[in-house]
Formats: sequence, C-alpha cells, structure tokens
Amino acid sequence: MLQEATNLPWIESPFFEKELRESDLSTADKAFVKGFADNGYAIFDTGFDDVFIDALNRSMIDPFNKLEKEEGRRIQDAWQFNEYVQQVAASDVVLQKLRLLYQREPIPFQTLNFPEGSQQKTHSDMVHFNSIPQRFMCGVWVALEDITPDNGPLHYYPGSHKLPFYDMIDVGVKGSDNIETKKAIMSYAVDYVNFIQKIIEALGLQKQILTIKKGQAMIWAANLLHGGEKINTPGATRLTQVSHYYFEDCIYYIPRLSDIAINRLYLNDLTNIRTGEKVVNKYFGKTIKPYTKLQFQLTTVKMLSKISHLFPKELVNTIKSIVKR
Ligand SMILES: O=C(O)CCC(=O)C(=O)O
Repeated sequence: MLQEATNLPWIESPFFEKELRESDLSTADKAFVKGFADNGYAIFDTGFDDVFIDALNRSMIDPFNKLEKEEGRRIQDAWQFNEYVQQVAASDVVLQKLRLLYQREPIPFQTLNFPEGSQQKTHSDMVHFNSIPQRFMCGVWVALEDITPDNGPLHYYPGSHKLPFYDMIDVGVKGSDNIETKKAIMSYAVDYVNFIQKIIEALGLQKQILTIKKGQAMIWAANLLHGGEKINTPGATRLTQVSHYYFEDCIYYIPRLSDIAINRLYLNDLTNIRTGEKVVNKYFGKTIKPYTKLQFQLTTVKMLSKISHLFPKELVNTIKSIVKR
C-alpha cells in the first residue's frame, strides 16, 4: 500500500506528490500515475489483438441489430451473455493499471457496448456511481475500431476531475424524489446536464477529443467530465466498450437517486464481473448492510408490485403512498 495519509484514492490525495516521490515505482509507472493524477485520464494499449477484437465485434452484430433505431444506442451488461465482453472488463492488463492507480483491488461491475457514438451530454460519472470513501470509481473506454473525429468520439475535459463533486442538491434537485423514473430522467437530462454545461462555460474548461486506435483504451477518473461528440459521418460505426469499476472496501451508491442529508442512500445491486460474485458493501473493512429508508421503500414497492394483482388497486396505492412517506 503506497497511499497511507488519507482514505481517498492515492491519485486524488493531497499527499500524493510526496507519496509518489517516496514510492519505489519504476520511472515509467511514476509517469503514468502522475499523468493520471494531473489530468484525470490515462491512455494505454490493452494488448487485445485484432483476432480477439474482430471476434468480439462479430459476436455483437446480432445483439446490436436487435436494438431500436434511435440515438444513443448501447447494450448494457453484455458481459452477462458474451465472454469477449467479460474478458475485456476483467482484462489483467486493465486491472493491473487500475491497481497501480488506485492501490486497491478493482471491481468491474458494469459494461456498455456501443455500435455507434453515444452523443451523450457531458457529465461526471460520480453522479451515477459514487463510493464511501469517495472517488473509488473509474471508467475504462476501449476502442474496438479506430476512432476518428467524425464517428462520434469521446470528449473530455483534462483536469476537470479536480472539481468538487456536484451532487443533486448542488444542482437544486432532491435526489430522493427521483425514485420516480420520470422525475429522475428530467433531473438528470435537464437540470444536471445544464448545470455541468454552465460550469464548463463559467470556468472556460477546454475540451479534448479522443481519437485512439483499435485496441487502445482510456481510463477516466470518477469525476472527469466527459461525453460523446456529434457523429459527423451519418451511419458511421464507433465500436467501443466502456467498463465501469469500483474498488474494494467501500460502500457503493448512486448519488443521482440519493439524499444523504435525510439518510436516504440508494445502493445498487452489483456483481463483480471478474469473479461473478455479488459485491458486498464494506465500511472500514467490515461488511455492512446499510439500512436506509429508500432501500426499504424500493424493496417494499417492488414486492407489492409483484402481488398487487391480488388486491384492489386503491388499497395497493394507499400502501405504496404510506411506504414512500
Ligand atoms: O462513449 C461515449 O460516447 C460516452 C460514454 C460515457 O459517457 C460513459 O460511459 O459514462
């Protein structure tokens, strides 16, 4: 363990420079870690060859063809049925980089496969996935074909990971209200996204475009602002896989749906893509089952929905409204 002075990721710690100087890492590793700490991202070769990547791409043709023809198409958690996707998320090369950067065991927990550019609005992943202690999360974006400025590449704002974490309360929205899907979509797609855009303009943050080659990848820190560029060549593919990672010994929650101030923590049900095991929430090494009102509400509402056909609708609605109070 190189990082000792604080319970934050090493690369986000105020003691990072001193600890890096005193570490016995190789010069190359030191440069890699330092670049990530300064910029919030790192680019590297995954080592996956064309044979492997082409096989992965072929295996995703059918699933992609089944998607509706609409903007922002992607397949979430294809690792559950596709072993190539699982292998990318659990790649030793990737995991070794993450161990080096975070000094903790990484937990791949979600994959997203894109047939074309997402054109997603700029955001920080922290509002979707945060941890206690904070910032033990990152994304790894793997190019499964050459990325050009025209096929909707990823964009990102170097150094923006050093911004404060903006929670829904900072945006002026109650995260816990978002238990309703409609409200959650509006709060994120309108309030949050506009808020981030205003910050970019107010601070004059400079955007960069990621044009990497097939087999290369970028790691971004939890709070690095990023999104998808416009697709300039209509119909162009942009075959990519994003895997999201947490790190062990944390509590994992979704700030977009939570309200810590009123003791409502929205936890996700996660599986470690490498081991296939359920991810347990830990606090200072001890397994905990955080009990929060929101979690109780969600499980109760889910359970009620399953048996609601057995009772009069009015009764079910009354019970739901009591549970949600
Ligand atoms: O690949 C993209 O265009 C955006 C991906 C992204 O923003 C994410 O996975 O958080």
